[in-house]
Amino acid sequence: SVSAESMAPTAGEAYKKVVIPKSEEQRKRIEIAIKNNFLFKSLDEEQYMDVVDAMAEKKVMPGEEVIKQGGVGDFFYVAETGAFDVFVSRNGQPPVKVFAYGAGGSFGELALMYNAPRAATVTCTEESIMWALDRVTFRRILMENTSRKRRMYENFLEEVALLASLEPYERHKIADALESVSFNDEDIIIKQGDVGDSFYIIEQGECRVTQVDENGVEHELPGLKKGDYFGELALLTNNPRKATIVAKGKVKLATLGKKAFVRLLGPVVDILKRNRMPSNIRRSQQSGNQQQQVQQPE
Ligand code: 1OR
Repeated sequence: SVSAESMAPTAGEAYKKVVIPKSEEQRKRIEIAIKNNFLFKSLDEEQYMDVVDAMAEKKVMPGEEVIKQGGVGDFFYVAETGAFDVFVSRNGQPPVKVFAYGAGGSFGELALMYNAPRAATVTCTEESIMWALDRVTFRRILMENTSRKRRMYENFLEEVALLASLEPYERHKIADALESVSFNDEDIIIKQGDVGDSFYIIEQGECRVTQVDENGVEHELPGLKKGDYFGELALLTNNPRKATIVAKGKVKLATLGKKAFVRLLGPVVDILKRNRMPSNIRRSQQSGNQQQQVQQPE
């Protein structure tokens, strides 16, 4: 259920900044541990300093339970090194492993964001150095941005057919990583032959798709609309873009870079591959059908 506490701190509310003294070396290690973490991406300098100041170093050993399902949320954690398993027990059933984190992973945000009991048990599997951020600092600095993005993309991602098989929590993680980009009429979003490093989902508007064949003849392919995605093939195969995608009027896209794509869309890669068999294979499977069958062009 949704938080009873207000999502943002009350204006002028007094709080005491948490400052845990640290060496330069520790600060450097924190910097590396959070460098690729989306939750920390849009902090300004002061927010970044406050977060680093408030973090507490913690060493954990294999077998140790860092978070216990049903417990009270006190800290948010970033793993600098080590590994963790996540277990969920539903309806009194024995716990089932649902996820694993390695170095750079972060967890424990849900209970802090929603004032809810811990949703899962997180157990250390390899000796780890962790950084713990207290609840107040997490809520004051990291939460607003995170919850805004999750709210913003929640309904939209639920309607994207490709992502329907994911757990709600997996869609949250995708929301954390997505960024919105806008294009104007006739802007080229991806160009056939280019090297691709982003994946896109259409948030608003429509796109035109064209493809130049071996003879240099340009073909117009079926267009793309809200909820459709493109740009994944180059990320799955490392091949150049297979088509050109152009904005038809104003278009807003949610985009994911290559690293996040591979990490977060791992569970749907099989669906992506099935939808996007190379057209020559598709054509030979549909014997007698001479029509081009590219449905979701790269
Ligand atoms: P928390 O504060 O509830 C447990 O404490 C943490 O485990 C949780 O925040 C998340 O950061 C992390 N469902 C719920 N929490 C998860 C899950 C998860 N995976 C990691 N955490 N999954 C859904 C299981 C039905 C797994 C999705 C891949």
